[in-house]
Amino acid sequence: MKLFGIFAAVLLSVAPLVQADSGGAGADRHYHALRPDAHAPIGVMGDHTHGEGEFMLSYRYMFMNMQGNRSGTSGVSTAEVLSQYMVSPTEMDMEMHMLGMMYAPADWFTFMTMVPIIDMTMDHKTRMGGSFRTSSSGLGDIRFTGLTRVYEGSGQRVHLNTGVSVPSGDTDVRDDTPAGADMVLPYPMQLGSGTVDLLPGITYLGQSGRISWGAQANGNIRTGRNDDGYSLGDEFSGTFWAAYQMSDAASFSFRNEYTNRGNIDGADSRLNPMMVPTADPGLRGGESYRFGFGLNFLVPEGALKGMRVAAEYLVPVYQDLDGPQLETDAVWVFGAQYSF
Ligand SMILES: [Cu+2]
Repeated sequence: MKLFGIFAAVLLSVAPLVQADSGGAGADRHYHALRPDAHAPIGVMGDHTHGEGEFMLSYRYMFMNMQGNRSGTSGVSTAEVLSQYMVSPTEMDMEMHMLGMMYAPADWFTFMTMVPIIDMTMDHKTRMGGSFRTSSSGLGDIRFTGLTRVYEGSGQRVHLNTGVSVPSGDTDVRDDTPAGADMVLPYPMQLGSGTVDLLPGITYLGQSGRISWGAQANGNIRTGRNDDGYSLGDEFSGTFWAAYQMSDAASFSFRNEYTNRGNIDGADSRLNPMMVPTADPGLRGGESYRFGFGLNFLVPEGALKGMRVAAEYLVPVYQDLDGPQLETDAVWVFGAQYSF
């Protein structure tokens, strides 16, 4: 992750330099923004830029279902987890509502902000044979990102994503558990990181005929520790996709996504890692590889020109987790976007 930090710092520092190159290239074979597949599959954030003076409002709904535990690449039964811990998580559902706004003050720069509202539940079994559910909901960490176009030509675009996540999400969420009433919940049930996080990235888009494609690499680098004494692990993800434009209004896509998440540095002293694996800062990391299938729809003309709706389904095909840790079974993303 140190290396990735250096990579991010380089990206941030070259952004204004490379920008000077972006004017004028390939005006005859420009990238067509008004086609359904000009936006990436809806699970990809910060995938596109806008023309000067354009606004976009968006809403995304994400649902993630996690069932059963895994350690490394193999499943671990609830009974096995309970042989080591008093409590085992069995299932977690996460819903996220994401409100987004984009505005481009210039063709080469688009500003983006995303506000997440999160709703989570976690089900558990205890060694004594009981079961219980905890829940948490509220505002997550708000993100501000600048998208700087560094290349446009021959139906291709490249932009740099330079973002920051502010700690607006609560890290002191509490609920009742068998250990007591109103206890601080373990790490995965908290709504924010509690730290200022840097979000560097680079995005590539291409089109030719009815086919389009793209790739994006992203980091999430935590700075310092939060006031509960820890920082979440850094994250890195890389994704690439291809889409086929069926008509002026519809396209479908296939996507691959790799994500790597580190373990937690430090620890929240209010949690007991001997009790339940979700309270162990060393059991949060892992890597996963997902395959996604998506549909994009666009209103190409008329009163609602620029209105988009999209859906994507992602299924993990490989997960290697520092466990026991809940594994992801499926992710759904639905979105609506309107630019004007
Ligand atoms: Cu947009």
